Amino acid sequence: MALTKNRAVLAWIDKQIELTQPEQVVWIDGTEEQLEALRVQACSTGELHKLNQEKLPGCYLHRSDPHDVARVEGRTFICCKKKENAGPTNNWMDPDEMYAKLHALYRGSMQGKTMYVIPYSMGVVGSPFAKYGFELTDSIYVVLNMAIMTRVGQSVLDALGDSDDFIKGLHAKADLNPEERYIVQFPEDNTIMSINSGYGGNVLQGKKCFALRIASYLGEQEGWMAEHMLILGVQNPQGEVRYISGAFPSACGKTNLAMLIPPEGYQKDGWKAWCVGDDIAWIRVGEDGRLWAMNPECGFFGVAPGTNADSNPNALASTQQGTIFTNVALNLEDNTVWWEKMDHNPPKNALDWLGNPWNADTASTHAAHPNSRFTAPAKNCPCISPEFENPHGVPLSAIIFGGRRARTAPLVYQSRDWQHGVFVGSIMASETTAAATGAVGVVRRDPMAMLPFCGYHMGDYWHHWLNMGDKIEHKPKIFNVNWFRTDEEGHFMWPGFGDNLRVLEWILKRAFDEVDAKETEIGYLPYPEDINVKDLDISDQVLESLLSVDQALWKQEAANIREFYQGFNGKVPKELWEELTKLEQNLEQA
Ligand code: GTP
Ligand code: SPV
Ligand code: MN
Repeated sequence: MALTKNRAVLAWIDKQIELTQPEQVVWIDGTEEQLEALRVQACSTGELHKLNQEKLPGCYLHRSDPHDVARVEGRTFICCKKKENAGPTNNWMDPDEMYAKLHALYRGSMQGKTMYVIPYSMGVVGSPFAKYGFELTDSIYVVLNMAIMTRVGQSVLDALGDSDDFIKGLHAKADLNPEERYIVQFPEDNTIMSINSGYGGNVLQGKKCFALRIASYLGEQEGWMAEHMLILGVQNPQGEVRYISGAFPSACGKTNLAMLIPPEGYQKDGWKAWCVGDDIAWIRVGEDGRLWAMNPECGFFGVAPGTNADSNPNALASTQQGTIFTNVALNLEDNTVWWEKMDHNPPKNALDWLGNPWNADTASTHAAHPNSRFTAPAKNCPCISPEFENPHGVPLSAIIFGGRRARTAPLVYQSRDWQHGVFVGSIMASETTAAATGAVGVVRRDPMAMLPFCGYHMGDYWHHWLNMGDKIEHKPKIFNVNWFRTDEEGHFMWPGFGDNLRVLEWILKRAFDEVDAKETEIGYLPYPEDINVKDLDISDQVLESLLSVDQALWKQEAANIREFYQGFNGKVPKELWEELTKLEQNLEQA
C-alpha cells in the first residue's frame, strides 16, 4: 500500500507501473523488519549469501553478473534539451529520443516481478540542505544497498509532505544485456533512468546519478556545489579540528584519506582524524562567509582490495557488521570474505568472485574482482566525526585535488589563490582504474575528479567554481597532492596512507599562514624541512625529488593542457586561459 498521499509522487509512480507492469508494488518503509524479510528472500534465491554471523553479524555477499562489475561511462548520458549544455565530456542524446528508446526497453520489464518503491534522502532528513528522491527498482540488492548508503523510508515521505520537489528514479535490471545498458540523467526533469545493470554507481541512484550528476546541475542553478570529495577533520594537539575536503578520481584514495589513522608519533602528540565523508560533498557558502561541506550519504561503498589492518583499519572495522560485500571471494573455511591484500593468509579453500573454486597455492587469477566493494554503514566507522549528522556540515579550511601520477605532479603544492586553484583542479590528470570499465593505467584528464560525474558542460562548471570564489569571504586554500609518484623501478616513493597526515599538517599550516613556502613555476611547494618525516624511512634525496618540479615534464604538461582546453568549444573561462599562459611563461623563464 502507498505510504504517502502526495499526488505528484503517486501520479508519477502510477505511470512507471503502467510502463513496467510489475506483478506487485512494495513500498520501503525503512523498518528493520521489512529489510530483514528482504534479506531472507534474497538469500532464498541466491541473490545474497549469508556470511558467518558470529564473525560478521548482519553481513552478506553478493556476486553481480560477470559483465556488470563497474560503472559504464560509455553508456552514461546527460540528456538536456540542447546538446551544447551537456558539453564535450558527456554523452548526449535528445531527451525525447532517449525517453522513447528507454520506454521501449522498460516496457513490461517488471512482469512477474516486484517493484520496490524506495523513498530516500540525501542528507539528514529534515535538514534545510537535504534533497529527496525515489528509486523504483526490481532489485532487492539495490533496496538493501540504498538502505545503507542513504536514509530511506517513512521519515523521508513525512519530510517531503505534498511537495513535488523530488528526484524521480527508475531502475530495472531487465536482462542485464550490456549492449542495452543505459545510465541516463535528465537534469532538466529531475529524472534518472538506469537499465540492464545491477551494479554500484550504475544503479544505486542516490550516489553518482543524483548526488553528483543531477546535484551538480542543481548546484549551478541554485548557487552551491556538488563535488566528488571526501571530507575529513584533522584535530591537532591543541584540540582544534580543521576540515579539509579532497577530490581524487575513482579508486585514487578518498576512502583511505577520509579514514586516516595518524602515524604513531602523531598519535602520541595528540593528533586525531575524523571522517565526515568518503566520496561526495555538498558545499555551500555559510552565513559566516566560510565554505561549509556536508556528506549527503550515510554509508561507504568502498573498494575492497587493498583494504587491510595496516592500510585502512577503520574501513576494515566498518565492514565487520551490517555490510554487503560485492564480488569479493568467499572463504569456505569459515564462511567469511577475502580479497587481495586483506592479509598475508589467503585461503586455500575459497570461491572466487565468479563463484569458482579458488586456492591461493595454485591460483593464477584474482580471488576478488579489482573493483569489488563493501557497502558499510557510516556509523560503524570508529573515527566517524561527531559532526557527521550536523545538517550544516563542517567549515572547510582547505580543498585538495589529487590524482594517480607516476611522474609530473609533486607530492604536494599550493595554488597561489582561488582562481589559480580552480585552474589546478581543472588540469587534474590521473591513471584510470578498475572503477569504470575500460583500460586501466592510462593517464587522462579528470577535472576536479568530476569527468564522469558533471551533469552539464564542464566549461560552465569551471565558470561556476570561479563564481563561487567571488561569494566566499573566507576562502579555503586550494592544494594538489599526489601519493602515487614512483621511482625508476616502479615502487611508490611516498609511504602514503596514515603518513599522508604529514602532508595534511603542512597543508593546514599553510591554510592558517603558519609556515613559509617556496614559490615555483606551478605554485607554492614545501621546503623539505617543513614536511615532518620523523620515524619515516625516507632519504633526503627521495623527499627532495618528491618536492621538485621537472621542467621538461611540465612543459609537455602545459602543451597537453592547451590541447585539452581547445576541446571545449570556446567555453573555457578566460581566467583559466590566463592561468595557463602564466604557467607557460613561468616555465619559459625558469
Ligand atoms: P572510489 O570509491 O572509487 O571513489 O575510490 P576512492 O577514491 O575512495 O579510493 P580508495 O580510498 O578506495 O583507494 C583506492 C586504492 O588506492 C586502494 O587500492 C588503496 O589501497 C590505494 N591507495 C589509497 N591511498 C593510497 C596511498 O596513500 N598510497 C598508495 N600507494 N595507495 C593508496
Ligand atoms: C566511483 O567509481 O567513484 C565510486 C564507485 O565511488 S561507484 O559507486 O560505482 O561510482
Ligand atoms: Mn567515488
